[in-house]
Amino acid sequence: MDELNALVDGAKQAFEGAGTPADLENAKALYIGKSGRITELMKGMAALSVDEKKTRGAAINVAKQAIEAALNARRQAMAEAELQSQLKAEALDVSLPGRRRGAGGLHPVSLTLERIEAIFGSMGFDVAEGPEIETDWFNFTALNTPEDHPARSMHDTFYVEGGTEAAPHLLRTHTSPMQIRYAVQHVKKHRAAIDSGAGMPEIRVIAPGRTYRVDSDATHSPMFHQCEGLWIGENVSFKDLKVVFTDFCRTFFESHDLVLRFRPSFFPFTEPSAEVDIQFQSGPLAGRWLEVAGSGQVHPNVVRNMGLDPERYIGFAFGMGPDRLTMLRYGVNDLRLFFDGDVRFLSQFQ
Ligand code: 2NM
Repeated sequence: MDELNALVDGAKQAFEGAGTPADLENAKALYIGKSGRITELMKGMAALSVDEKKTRGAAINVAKQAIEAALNARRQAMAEAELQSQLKAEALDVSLPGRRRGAGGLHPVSLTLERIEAIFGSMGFDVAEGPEIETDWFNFTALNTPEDHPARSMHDTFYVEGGTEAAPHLLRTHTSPMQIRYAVQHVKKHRAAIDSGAGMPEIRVIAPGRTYRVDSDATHSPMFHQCEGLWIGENVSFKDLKVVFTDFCRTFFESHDLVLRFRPSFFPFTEPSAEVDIQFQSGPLAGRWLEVAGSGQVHPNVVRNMGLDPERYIGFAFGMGPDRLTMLRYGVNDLRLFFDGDVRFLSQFQ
């Protein structure tokens, strides 16, 4: 009996010691296989008496069953361990955020341009876009800028190849050349009505877009944005400019008690001319005068260059910087952030 107990204990130890299912099956063969220890013990009973065979056979069977039970227990434990390690290896962290496609969005200055277009659109202004490479006629001469004006120097304006000495090509320094182009087209279209005395529909247009000047520091970028506006009719006055621009600023900044100040100034293309300052009555910028635009009554020479009689047609124009408007609206303190393309900055506007 001790021999059988030792055999069972040996089998249990061998099964425990088996590291893999294959090891376990090999160990099984040693004990209960066709030529295993139990089979050998059965064969060894041949010489025993019938009574002895009964007792011995029963004892061997008990041992065999104990070995089979141990084997099955070990098989189950192995399968369970295998399942657990597989679950661990293939575990999913369902609390991880999903991997979604980056949505992207509009640049803050584009958001401002869309806003400007929507507000002036609601006041009946068309939006005109056109070339960034201009002739000096549209950029300077048509706008009443004298031949010797410093803005025409190479220190201030980027000249590009393609023009002639008499008509050089340059990167537009403002979007007013587009106002001239738009007005000339408009006048051409309504020439007959103008000449017959019936008159033309008013010119109401804004020209947003990229402009270029030789200038680069914390508050100036060689490429920057401008949006100019123009309203020409038979009876358009400085009062209309004040109304339109006040309405625009209050809508743009969502601040109904915003105050405007028109400060006398000079531009070649307007006479009289004024800088437009705004003052918030509340919020972080309250109480300070902030310059936001230039403006004025369109100079008679400019009206003439549009193909109109300045004795009959009159109006106002203004020019503002969408980059600066964006800085004021969102509290951005460095212009260069707009042009660095850093997603950590840009994504804050989505
Ligand atoms: C400004 C200031 C004042 C302006 C003038 C014209 C045009 F085409 F009518 F002559 N467009 N924009 C203008 C007037 C621009 O920017 C500071």
